Amino acid sequence: MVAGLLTVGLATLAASVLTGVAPSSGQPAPIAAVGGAFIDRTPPWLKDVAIATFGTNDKRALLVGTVVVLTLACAAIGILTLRHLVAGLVTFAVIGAVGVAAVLTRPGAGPLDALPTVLGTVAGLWFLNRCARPVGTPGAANPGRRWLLGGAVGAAAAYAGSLLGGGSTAAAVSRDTLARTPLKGTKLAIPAGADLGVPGLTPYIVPNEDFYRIDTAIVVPRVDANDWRLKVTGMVDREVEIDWKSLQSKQMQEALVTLTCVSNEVGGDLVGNAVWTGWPVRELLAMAGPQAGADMVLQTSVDGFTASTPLAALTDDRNALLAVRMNGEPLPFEHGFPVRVVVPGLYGYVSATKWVTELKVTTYAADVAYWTPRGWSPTGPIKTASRIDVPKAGAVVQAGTVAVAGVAWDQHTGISKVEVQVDQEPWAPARLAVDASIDTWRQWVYEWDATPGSHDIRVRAYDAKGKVQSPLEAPPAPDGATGIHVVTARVQ
Ligand SMILES: Nc1nc2c(c(=O)[nH]1)N[C@H]1C(S)=C(S)[C@@H](COP(=O)(O)O)O[C@H]1N2
Ligand SMILES: [Mo]
Repeated sequence: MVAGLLTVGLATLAASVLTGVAPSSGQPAPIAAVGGAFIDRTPPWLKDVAIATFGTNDKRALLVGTVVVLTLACAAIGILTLRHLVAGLVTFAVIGAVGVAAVLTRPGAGPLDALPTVLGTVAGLWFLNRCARPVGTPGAANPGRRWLLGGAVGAAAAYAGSLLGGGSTAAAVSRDTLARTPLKGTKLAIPAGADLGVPGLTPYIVPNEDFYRIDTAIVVPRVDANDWRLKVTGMVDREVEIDWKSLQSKQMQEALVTLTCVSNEVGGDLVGNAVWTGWPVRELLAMAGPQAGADMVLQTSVDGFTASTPLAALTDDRNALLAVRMNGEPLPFEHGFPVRVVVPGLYGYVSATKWVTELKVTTYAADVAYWTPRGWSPTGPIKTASRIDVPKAGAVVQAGTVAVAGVAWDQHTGISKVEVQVDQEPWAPARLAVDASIDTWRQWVYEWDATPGSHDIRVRAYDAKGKVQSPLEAPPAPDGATGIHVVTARVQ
């Protein structure tokens, strides 16, 4: 009896989970869709709590939570079905319907996207009806065969799901093809001395696999480059559309740009630097001809995310890019393959749209982006900031000369000076790495004559105009955290 119950719960769960994780063509599977629908309806305060608690694991936490809730629901349905077959079946059908609704209300979803969930629900219903009957009653499977049946249902559902998700393989193929396609344009040389090579200091260029990732996508969209299109719409003289082939034939530029998340806390790691290869957005916008009066571009992603970028930041000489490569590789799927926007000087949420599909030339008065009604500023210029990487907080170091080192950034303005303070001593200048670009962070190092005891080390940066970063403690919302990063180290 107990075994039978468990079997029903587990097998039903297997069926829905397998359907859930089967790759889908850029459209989310049911569990992810329920999670995604939840995220978009979450009040800002709860989202902040989730990010503060789980950090960049917030999505994994949500998925795990959804699976746990589903498991409990399945077990309950198992019990219910054993007592009352019809009530159990109806409850399961209702859960399936919620899944279908969640999938269908995701941005860009079509009726076909609901098919895996419908199939999974029907399979689950059939399985429940067949196996949850008490042993010995007509129509019940024998206990040994229940596991087999469960496995078969799960596998069939997963297979159906993966057939429908054929697009994801095509996306991988198109990404491999880009890796072998030479692009036109000049290569960038990174000046020697941009990286100080201090042990424990974040490298000047962050490798793709270590680059922070922030987005609202529960399942990473896998777009086939051959299907990708970017439209320019709205207040333009003529709408234009560009596809992958024509973008690839353009004269590309390489640029060093540091991305920063507005949610980054003082001392946080939601910031990274990379070489981006792409075509200036300015040139695409020029083809469309923005009309007088427009002051914003509403960028849209394949997953429905939107960002409001000042039109001027996309048309001025800062070379905002339609980036196709990151550190010489095609963009990783997590970082926006096939095309994302990279704009020096603005936080990611108002500029760095991944999987970008539309640029609508408009006004701040007429349109709002994803994060605006959720309590974040519609424009997001980056604030001057600095961070200590070594010593790590709580580290124990040997007395003598200790390299205190970190990064400082103020994209598209540049960093002119960094100072370090130990306890209440006067602020002392740190040595700066070679300035490779005003659009990136700058490493710094301070040779500290460390004496035994516990010490507080502070850092502050000055922008290129000589203005010191704000020492006032402010949280990330609504437009970026400020304050001084402090690290306490023990010297022995
Ligand atoms: N499609 C899409 N693009 C997006 C986001 C998103 O949620 N969806 N998040 C933005 C935010 S808040 C940041 S900080 C950057 C992070 O880019 P990365 O994940 O490549 O580091 O992407 C931006 N682009
Ligand atoms: Mo962000």
